[in-house]
Amino acid sequence: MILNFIDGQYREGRAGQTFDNINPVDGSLIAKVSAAGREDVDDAVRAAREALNGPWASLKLAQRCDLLYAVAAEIDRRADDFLAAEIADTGKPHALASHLDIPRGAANFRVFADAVRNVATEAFTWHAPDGKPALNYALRRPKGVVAVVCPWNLPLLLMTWKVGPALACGNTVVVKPSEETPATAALLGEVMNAVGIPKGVYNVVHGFGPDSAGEFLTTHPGIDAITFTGETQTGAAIIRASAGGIKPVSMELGGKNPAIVFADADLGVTLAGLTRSVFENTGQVCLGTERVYVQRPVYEAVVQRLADAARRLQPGRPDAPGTTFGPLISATHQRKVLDYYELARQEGGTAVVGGGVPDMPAELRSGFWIEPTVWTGLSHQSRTAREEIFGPCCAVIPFDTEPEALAMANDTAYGLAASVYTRDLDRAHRVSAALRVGVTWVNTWFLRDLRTAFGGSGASGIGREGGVHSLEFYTELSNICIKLHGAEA
Ligand code: NAD
Ligand code: 6OD
Repeated sequence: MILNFIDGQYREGRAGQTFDNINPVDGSLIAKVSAAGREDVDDAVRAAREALNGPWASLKLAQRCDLLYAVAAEIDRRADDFLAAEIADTGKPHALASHLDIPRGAANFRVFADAVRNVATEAFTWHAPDGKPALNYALRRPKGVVAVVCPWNLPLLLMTWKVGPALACGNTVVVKPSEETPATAALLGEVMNAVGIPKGVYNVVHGFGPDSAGEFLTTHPGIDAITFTGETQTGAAIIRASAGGIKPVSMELGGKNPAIVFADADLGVTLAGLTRSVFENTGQVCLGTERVYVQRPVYEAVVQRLADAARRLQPGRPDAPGTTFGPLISATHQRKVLDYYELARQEGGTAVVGGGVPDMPAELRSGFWIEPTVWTGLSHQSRTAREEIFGPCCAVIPFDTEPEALAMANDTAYGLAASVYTRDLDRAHRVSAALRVGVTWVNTWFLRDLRTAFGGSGASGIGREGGVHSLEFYTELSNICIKLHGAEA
């Protein structure tokens, strides 16, 4: 049984309710998960408050940062346990989880421990009207008890992306991992205890969204801020439900991200980038590309080479040699993606590759498999090319001029990420500056320096995290003004 982690202890929910944790590779039951009810969420928030005002507050900054480094080292030491848990929950290939998810789980603690140690706050000296000087300086205080609500696509990576800076800034947290992927959040409790993080600093409550742990947590009067990653509609529901409490919110939401390929691009670099941005993690990455605009002279070449790359992907068990492609997370998500595959047909799209469910060996047929898919013939106005699918698929659409490509790329309510492929440096700057997104990659994709601003525009989010931006969200600035009466003007 996967348990809640409250006040340093693993606990069953008081109501004794459980739900199933399913392996997406073959549909088998991994474990039962203990659901947290309102009383359990109350307990977690109370524990977080007591730790905030007690043992966590009494640590010096350097001691807190040393503890976060110890958390990172312990994640590294137990990388095999985290890998096993993450892979069982998500079905993602071992190679991907071991290169991306688990190392980032550790890095997120180190980077933000470094950030709080090294980033200064503002200070001003000034002369008052009487000629005496005044010194203004800002202190950063923790926001308090932070609710962290996470999705299932990169579970440890995205959870620690918020827990790392929140703890570095002196907050305590109550985490609600996705109901699909509860394991690594629970396992992190063992790490916290092992390295001596005071009890109550890190808490985990399991469950669903509405009328479950997600809603109980985000509407709880005892939390001071909400940081959320997930679908845009869920973000909107959380903002509505929590509005009465006037909580600061950080929202990392959905996207329908474009890639623009100019005729002068290095096609080797372009295809390497597109293959990852369309298909990596079975297309379940918020930054993934689902619209590819290609300048006409290289259109056919890009379509064929992307389709070839899709054909080379090898679905299979996560640890089988050669596996490069996992299943979707759930039967529900598989149904949603397959409905879009059908819609694409109805909207006049041609699947150059894919378009259905692959023929898997008998023992994997109950898993949530999907074919990587590349469409041509879809209009930029089609729903397939406008709505977030969150699957391994893209519409490839030709263009002639730079303004035409930009107009299509920006014609969306979302604004999370974009990629631009060109060898022309002037064009790279010009196009990047004109794209209404939070993150643009040029001749690459998902290359992350964790000191940089990360977040979405429009329906893709509110706020920025990363480096100093995370410190802005996870702390409250307090200005102190000292009049120096004895000093000379
Ligand atoms: P989701 O919105 O369905 O669920 C996210 C979390 O919210 C889960 O833990 C869920 O239980 C909880 N939840 C659901 N309803 C809730 C409610 N009413 N109140 C409180 N909590 C609630 O998202 P998902 O399906 O888990 O993840 C996929 C989505 O996440 C995609 O839209 C993707 O683009 C987005 N995403 C965005 C980013 C980013 O950085 N912008 C990163 C990863 C994923
Ligand atoms: O790399 C990150 O910090 C980050 N937040 C990635 C988000 C990926 C979305 O699926």
